[in-house]
Amino acid sequence: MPLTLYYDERSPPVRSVLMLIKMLNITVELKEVDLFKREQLRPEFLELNPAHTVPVLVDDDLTLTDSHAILIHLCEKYQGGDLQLWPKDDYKERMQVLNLLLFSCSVVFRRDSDVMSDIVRKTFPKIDLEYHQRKIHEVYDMMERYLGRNKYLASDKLTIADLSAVTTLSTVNLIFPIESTTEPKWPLLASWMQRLRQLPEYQINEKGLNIFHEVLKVYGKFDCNTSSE
Ligand SMILES: N[C@@H](CCC(=O)N[C@@H](CS)C(=O)NCC(=O)O)C(=O)O
Repeated sequence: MPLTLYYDERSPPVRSVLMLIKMLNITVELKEVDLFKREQLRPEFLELNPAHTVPVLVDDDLTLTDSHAILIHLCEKYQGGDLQLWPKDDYKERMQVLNLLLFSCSVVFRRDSDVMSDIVRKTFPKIDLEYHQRKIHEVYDMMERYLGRNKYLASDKLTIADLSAVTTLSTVNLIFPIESTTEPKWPLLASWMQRLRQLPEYQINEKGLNIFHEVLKVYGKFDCNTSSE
């Protein structure tokens, strides 16, 4: 039975899963769910995922409706050899990765989602930019602290916590730039982003991000020249 992924590449959690699929070199059948056409609300998709979000992975008789669960499942089942994206053999390291995956989900993605849905709903000129900037800059501060401990978010090795966070971070970076031309405020975060950008799989993120950027311009009346820096 082939794996099936329901996706919209404009979504950061989807892009994290697509990056991992490429890293693990597994074959997945892709089925597009266009969020801007509200296809996630179709009865057959609601049957699959009552929370009407993408990504959704169907692997035989297992259906997973959250990107973090999907990332873990794909590693549990398909990560082989030297890869340590999900440290299967070390309980403590695994829990550290899980901890940062949940941080990515409950803090980073939540705040990204708050600002992005506000922009799409109200348009960029009408959002409370100061409020959202404060909430996102707090996230940058938190990540800078985590990165003061290790080279990557959960440890000194690249893990699925990094794949989960980088797609969301690169999305909010469109509005609230991490790298500045003046004194860098988050140097560790900026160099972490740079390291992630060097991965061949990062191109997958870049592609979806560019499409999402166009959406922000059209639906959200977002012009880069009006971003916070
Ligand atoms: N925690 C979920 C969040 C997924 C999520 O919120 N996806 C958004 C796109 S970024 C979505 O599908 N929204 C459509 C909707 O809520 O109707 C995950 O990581 O998979």
